[in-house]
Amino acid sequence: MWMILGGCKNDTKPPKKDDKITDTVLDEQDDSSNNNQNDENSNGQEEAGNDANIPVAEPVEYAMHTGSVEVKEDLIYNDDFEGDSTLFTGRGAAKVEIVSSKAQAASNSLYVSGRTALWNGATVDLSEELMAGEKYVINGWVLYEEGPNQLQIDCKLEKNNSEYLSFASALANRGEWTEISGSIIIPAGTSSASVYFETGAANGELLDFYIDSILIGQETAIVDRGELPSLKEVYKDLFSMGVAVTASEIPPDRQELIKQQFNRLTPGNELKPDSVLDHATSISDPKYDDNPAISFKRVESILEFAKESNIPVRGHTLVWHSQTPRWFFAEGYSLDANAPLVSKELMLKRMENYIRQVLEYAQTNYPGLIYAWDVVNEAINPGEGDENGFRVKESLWYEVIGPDFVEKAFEYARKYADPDVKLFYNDYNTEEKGKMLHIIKLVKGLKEKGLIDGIGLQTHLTIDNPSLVDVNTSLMEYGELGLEIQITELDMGLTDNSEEELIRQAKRYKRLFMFIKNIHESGAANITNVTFWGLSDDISWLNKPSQPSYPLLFDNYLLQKPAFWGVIQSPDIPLY
Ligand SMILES: [Ca+2]
Repeated sequence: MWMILGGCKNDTKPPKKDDKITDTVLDEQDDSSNNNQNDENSNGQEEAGNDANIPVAEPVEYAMHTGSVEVKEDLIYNDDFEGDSTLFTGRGAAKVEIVSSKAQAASNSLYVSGRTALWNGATVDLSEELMAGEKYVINGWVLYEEGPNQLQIDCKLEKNNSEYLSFASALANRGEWTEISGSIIIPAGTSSASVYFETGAANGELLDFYIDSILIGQETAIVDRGELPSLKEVYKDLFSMGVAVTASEIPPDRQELIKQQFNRLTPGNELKPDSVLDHATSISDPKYDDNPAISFKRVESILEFAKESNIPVRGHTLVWHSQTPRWFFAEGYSLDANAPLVSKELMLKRMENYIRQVLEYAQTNYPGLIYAWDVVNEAINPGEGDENGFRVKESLWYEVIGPDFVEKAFEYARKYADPDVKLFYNDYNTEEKGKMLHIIKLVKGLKEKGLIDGIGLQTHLTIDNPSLVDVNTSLMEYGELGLEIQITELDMGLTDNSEEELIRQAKRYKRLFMFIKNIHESGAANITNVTFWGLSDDISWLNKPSQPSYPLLFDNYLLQKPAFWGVIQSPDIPLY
């Protein structure tokens, strides 16, 4: 824990806390029309001068406080393999046996052999012990003796015999016991759960391995954040505040914090093509050949939560080169890596029908909920041979359709989207000058044809790069296009969580939000939303077992970090 800098809990003057969204927030236009007292250009002067009863917002200064956490761990399963039997069994063809030839502790360990497929390994059914919405931690040891110098060994959770989630991972050195540890939040809807160990192939060979000293505990954190200002309230007159979540990241304690702090939501993975496309059904009947089958099972829990909480959603994303399976572009939806790709004509039909079905699903089942779509994600990557800077390598969209796939995607999205649904082009490294020129050219063309409403700037920063001057300049350049600007995937990679570094991160966040606020208020860019790519450090895409990262505003226990107070513009966080 870091020390409390300046002030304490009692110094905080939080704004009125009201978690209920009373505006019709499902319609962005209602947001602004209901808040016309905040429109300083038209009304502010008059109201402040003539009506003493209208509350005038006082500048509120927030003192930083860190809150506290009490962490409890209850052991739910352990095995040191010193007894006569174990609850672990072989997964697939693999065999497990207690052996005395190797041990991380005491005399024995569990030997896993006879694997004939990657997913074979050692598994234990913990359906009775693991409860949905709860957090579990695992600690154990792994060993392998043959093959490459290093090997990644994974521990995963099999949910409902159909989904496979990462629990822990270790990079082991051959012949050395290596500690493996990690944590997982059990997703809602989990009815059966097994914990298993497996490893990839080395030079095509499936290796034997050992495990020992396995401890699995349920972690309960009693968190007291104290009174927190709300990000969405602090910035309500400027732009909405969003957060990306995945389906496994919305247990009750997270839902409460999300509702308190944010008024927009982005599904982190569940609306990407690899989550939505349904291969089994698509190959079941030739009628699907130009009209791929889709399924919304994976996104439903997020959309239900958003609907119940009255939080509008950013749809991410319809057309992207990544997280889109190759079979979508292949003849007969073949899974064969060498299967021929379809014609441009057929792929355009697949694209149109995919976009149509996704939009129709959202608009029929959740009318008004998804207020914006990233229609195309990351199509520009200059230097790959296309004169207009399009991504050429590893883009099957480009390979099959050519550069006009972007405009086609927007055409189809416009054709099927409800009139108030906003269409965005989204990309990363948007402050790089060369890339920016290509994006601006692309977006200008789309704007002239009435096909686009906004630009999404991902804004994945590190603690040092890019310079905020470049971010600032690019916001103004994009702002000149007269489209909505949204910062769609904000985080700030930080690999050292010392108090000093956490404060440095808070300062950079404070400067960034000062810039964003100033640009918006000056009218140089119509910034309508800022979305953080994750709620807390533990679930960030940047946080890896081999290299932890601390990029967000809340820590592993959902306690506010100095970064939170930087975004809030607390005077306890200096600008430099
Ligand atoms: Ca042992």
